[in-house]
Amino acid sequence: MSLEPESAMSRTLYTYFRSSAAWRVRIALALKGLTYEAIPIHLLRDGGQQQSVAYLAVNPQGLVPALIEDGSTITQSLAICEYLEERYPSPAILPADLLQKTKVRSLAYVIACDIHPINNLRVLQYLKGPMGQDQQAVDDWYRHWVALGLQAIEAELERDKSERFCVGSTVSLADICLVPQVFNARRFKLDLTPFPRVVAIDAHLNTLPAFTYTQPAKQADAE
Ligand SMILES: N[C@@H](CCC(=O)N[C@@H](CS)C(=O)NCC(=O)O)C(=O)O
Repeated sequence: MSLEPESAMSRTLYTYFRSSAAWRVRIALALKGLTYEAIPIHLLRDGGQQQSVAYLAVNPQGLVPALIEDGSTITQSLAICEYLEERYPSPAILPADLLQKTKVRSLAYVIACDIHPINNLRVLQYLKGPMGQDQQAVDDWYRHWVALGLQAIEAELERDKSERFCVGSTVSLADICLVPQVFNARRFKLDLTPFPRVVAIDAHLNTLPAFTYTQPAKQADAE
């Protein structure tokens, strides 16, 4: 374990204000009180700066976020969050209890593994470009997969009667994934009426500084 004080470490986050995956990491960093230098990667400008030679050297996947801490590069938002959790355990974003922790991961994965990847910018661009779909079809695609995922999450939240947090009584990785996804659902005008627990938990989380300060509109690269 490093004995170096946190303030002496260097930490850089490659981010894009609208990226929900980058927002997850911004929330985790904020919750843990960790400062960083933000380097914006504009996903649309210059044909997508994530495809620049310079950025591909950081993340060969050409996706944000990427975190560099003390010279080590970490990609994939959930891997970054888990890294932060292990290195800076307090406050925890994963419960100590094994089943609760697994539940948090299950909900987080519904969003990060099942909803988000098929609604990512490059997927939507592929639908519109090579697949020849119009904007209406692309938006319908987006809303369809988000609704399906939120339906499952709502059922899980209903089963546990969750009201303020997805799991238990503190912020977890599941909440960190939920808020950016709900934000994007609203951006794409998905009707959230069928998901009252999702809406209630999102509303509560959006009163907490770690969620509000990290919103897309509050980022230096926001347009
Ligand atoms: N599974 C990755 C997904 C990262 C990802 O898809 N990021 C999006 C922004 S939310 C991106 O960089 N998209 C660029 C593109 O599609 O070209 C993670 O969780 O970090």
